[in-house]
Amino acid sequence: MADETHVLDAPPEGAAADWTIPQGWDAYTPEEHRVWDTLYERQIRLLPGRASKAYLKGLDALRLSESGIPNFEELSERLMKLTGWQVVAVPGLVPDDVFFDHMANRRFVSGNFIRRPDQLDYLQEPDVFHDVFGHVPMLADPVFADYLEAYGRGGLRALELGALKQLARLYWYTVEFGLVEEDEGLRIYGAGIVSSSAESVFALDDPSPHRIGFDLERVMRTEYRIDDFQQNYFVVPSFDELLRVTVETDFAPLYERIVPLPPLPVAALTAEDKVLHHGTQAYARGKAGG
Ligand code: HBI
Ligand code: FE
Repeated sequence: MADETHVLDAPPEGAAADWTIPQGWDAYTPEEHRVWDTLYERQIRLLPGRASKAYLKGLDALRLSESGIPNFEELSERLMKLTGWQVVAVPGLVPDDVFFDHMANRRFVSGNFIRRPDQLDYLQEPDVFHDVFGHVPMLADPVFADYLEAYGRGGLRALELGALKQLARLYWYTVEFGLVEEDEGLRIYGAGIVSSSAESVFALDDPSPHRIGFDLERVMRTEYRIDDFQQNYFVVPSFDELLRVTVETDFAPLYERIVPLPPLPVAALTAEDKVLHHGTQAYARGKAGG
């Protein structure tokens, strides 16, 4: 997800008009591959029993257990066969219209750089571990793959209707930090959680954050923080339901109604909320357990 300060305003040297660049897989150093392996091994110990079935199935189907930073060409070949998506390399955050256009055409943009060994726990910009390990396995799920394409098309429309902030919140509370209900309990599908060892625990186990039943309008009105654990998570009953709501909603009147309304602050609760867990809000910046 972007925080706009880093978005360049023109394709950098060597990038195509659509901002894609060669991944440069051969140029990765053994140390960079080792960073991927370190992050992968840490997450794969945590995720069974925490990540959604769809995520774990995608991780397996795309053979992301193989060592080292994946080669986007090989990864895209497998992914195309499953859901028609491919992974393309970009130099970093790209302008919203470029981002949405790729998504509307089933191209997932991924940074090709990887964080340094001293940045294992957090970095602002989405690197290849966040983008590929975090986002790509869900693209192997046909229903979620349809949702993300619909999101991309919706993004282009939201730009025209001046409702980008509302749409970015939908992305944030589903694609980045979404939870889903499964028979055994709540599970993670959001890339921002699944690629973070601390938040993979916090999001499900910590008593602090609210866990609220997903409601499209509610989510589109809710602010979010980009630099710390979430204080509220939204839970979809299924990806079918998430797709159905997104495809069936006429966004123009929805935007007309909610764009003029004040946003709902992080951690607020409303009378209409289906509160699955009323958080203690005990977590303060940097004090999370684990
Ligand atoms: N660019 N590479 C990249 N990755 C993102 O996640 C991204 C982006 N540009 C815009 C963006 N995200 C968000 O601002 C949109 O979802 C609104
Ligand atoms: Fe992301």
